[in-house]
Amino acid sequence: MSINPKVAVAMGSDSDYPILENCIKILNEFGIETSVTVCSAHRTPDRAAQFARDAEKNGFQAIIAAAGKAAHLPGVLAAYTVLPVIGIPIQSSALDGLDALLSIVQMPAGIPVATVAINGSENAALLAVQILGGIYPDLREKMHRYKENMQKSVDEKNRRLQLKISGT
Ligand code: RP5
Repeated sequence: MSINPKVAVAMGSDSDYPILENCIKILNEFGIETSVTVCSAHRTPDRAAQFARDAEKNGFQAIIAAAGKAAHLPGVLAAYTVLPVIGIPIQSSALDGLDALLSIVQMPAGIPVATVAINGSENAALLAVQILGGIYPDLREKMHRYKENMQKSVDEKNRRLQLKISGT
């Protein structure tokens, strides 16, 4: 069992990776160890199942899973683990990601998948930080700082906008 915060990031195809780069960057900035894997619910179903079965004993505390089109990966991983699974619908088809969103969010009762916005990989990382914050107080502290900095940044933008509007 790992004593360090550790999140597994899985994606249905390497073509999803560009959307996930920001997610992985944020996890690393918060000091969370990550492993990044391509495994598909359809193209590599056995490996996807094994990945999810092993995740707990491999020391992960959460899984982030991204997929596009008929995006079954997050739900399939959730079926094989008791770790929280956060699903990211990827905008990768003629249906612009709505297909992936509905595939991920409409889970049957008993197998939850926390679903973020289409291509919402940044929020997936932040949600993982907040979930792990229940275990690691330092992550909770870092999340407080993150929100304070975000507020300061918005306050500054508002200050500049007011100056622009008033012409001063
Ligand atoms: C999904 O199909 C993947 O998650 C990806 O978003 C989409 C397209 O995959 P590729 O054909 O680019 O490998 O399973």
